[in-house]
Amino acid sequence: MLDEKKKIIYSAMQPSGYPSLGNYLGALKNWKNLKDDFDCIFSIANMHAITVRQDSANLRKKTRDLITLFIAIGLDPEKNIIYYQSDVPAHAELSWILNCFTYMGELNRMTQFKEKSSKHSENINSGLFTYPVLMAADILLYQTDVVPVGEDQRQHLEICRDIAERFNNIYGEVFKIPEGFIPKVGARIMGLQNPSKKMSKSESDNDNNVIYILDDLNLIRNKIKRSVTDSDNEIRYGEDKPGISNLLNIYSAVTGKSSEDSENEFRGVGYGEFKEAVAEAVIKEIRPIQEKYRELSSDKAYIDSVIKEGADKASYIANKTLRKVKKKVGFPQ
Ligand code: AQP
Repeated sequence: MLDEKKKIIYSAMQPSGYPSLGNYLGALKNWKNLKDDFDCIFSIANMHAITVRQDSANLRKKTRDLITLFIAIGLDPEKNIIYYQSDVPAHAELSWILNCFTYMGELNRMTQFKEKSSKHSENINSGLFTYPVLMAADILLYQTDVVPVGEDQRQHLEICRDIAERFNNIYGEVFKIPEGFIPKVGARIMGLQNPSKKMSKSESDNDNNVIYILDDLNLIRNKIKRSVTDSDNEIRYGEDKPGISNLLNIYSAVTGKSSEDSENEFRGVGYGEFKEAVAEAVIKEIRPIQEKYRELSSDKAYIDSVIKEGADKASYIANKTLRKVKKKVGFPQ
């Protein structure tokens, strides 16, 4: 099923909200660029999404909308495996086994757990705590070589490698040890109103802080116009200029220009004109995605077939690894 010579890429996204520009620039855009040269497996991580309380009907809708968006951005269900995590029970099974090879101390250090438990203090569930173990199971089930993610997932990737190495040290070469692939620009897009915190799709406090890929194009322009900057009217990168640095990053990541080229391009330009240029570049990138998304959304039979085929292909590969793991740990064959 997979081409023996090609490296395997695995990545996932939670349907915890509609994807933000951060998700797009940190992950989806790279997935699209990698999709032809690697054997790519992309998952809708709905099992991860329920670590935070979700409305059931809404989660089901967001899950389907996300798989539609995956195809709209250019992922190809003919060449890539695209599937729902909950359709492949091997994720939950391997996750349990790996839980028994993961230390509480390791999980206690996870920044995302600390952030999410302070944000959802009413629901600090054990799924939130063991989230990185499920993520390790996701990646390791597919004998993944490379995991393209944004900067915020670096720590989870490291724990995945540690768990895999620990398991391999006991049982032999069961898992491939995956490498991360974090883009040079776009790996950490910050909020437009609060550029000291990353842009997150599940943010609910301030809609102007987040650009959603499916936002109306005029709304995107307005959000960028309203974004927080500073008063010195100089367009350059700098720790003292988080808002302008973030907009420069967005511009570079969208256009594919280097950070230096973007900085040079806007030397001496006013903030208003700069924001307009950033908005234009973002809209140019997003418009065709939205058009394709609308077209695909009306093709129910096609999306249904992608979901079904993705589940079958993913299960086949995942079960191979799971059988091996079960044998190693001593479960009856
Ligand atoms: N701000 C960001 N900049 C660059 N990349 C980002 N990613 C997330 N935020 C940014 C990358 O998007 C991918 C999918 O992430 P996820 O859905 O698994 O969860 P997340 O990392 O927790 O993303 P969000 O948007 O912040 O989701 P919520 O709000 O539900 O927690 C990953 O590759 C991530 O690095």
